[in-house]
Amino acid sequence: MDNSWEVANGLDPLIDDQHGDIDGDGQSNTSEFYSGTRADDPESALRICSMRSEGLNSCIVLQGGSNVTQYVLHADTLVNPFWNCIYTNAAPATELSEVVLIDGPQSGYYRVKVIHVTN
Ligand SMILES: [Ca+2]
Ligand SMILES: [Ca+2]
Repeated sequence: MDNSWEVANGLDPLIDDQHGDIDGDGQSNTSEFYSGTRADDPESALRICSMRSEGLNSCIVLQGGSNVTQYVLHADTLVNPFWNCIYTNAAPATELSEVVLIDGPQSGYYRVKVIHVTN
């Protein structure tokens, strides 16, 4: 993790706390760094906040940091899953994004992947 990011997020650069979770949101400090979320704010995390169906469309509200490209992945099964990218939210992403998948999958499993963008 970048030292200036650690200081800005309430971490001590002299302590190896990469596996720690100072805000208790379930994401490690390293995960928060790469997700572009705040390590000292439990309301700032990479997650799918809600999902709903609207006819043939699926709406997903996801939260993440702004300095990342977000990818919504879908798989039909968790047994040997093939994760298909069904949406890309290019950096700079908004912290809260609503994704509408036109005629999107009506069942299965979703997850969000991010790629950290360096300045
Ligand atoms: Ca955390
Ligand atoms: Ca957090």
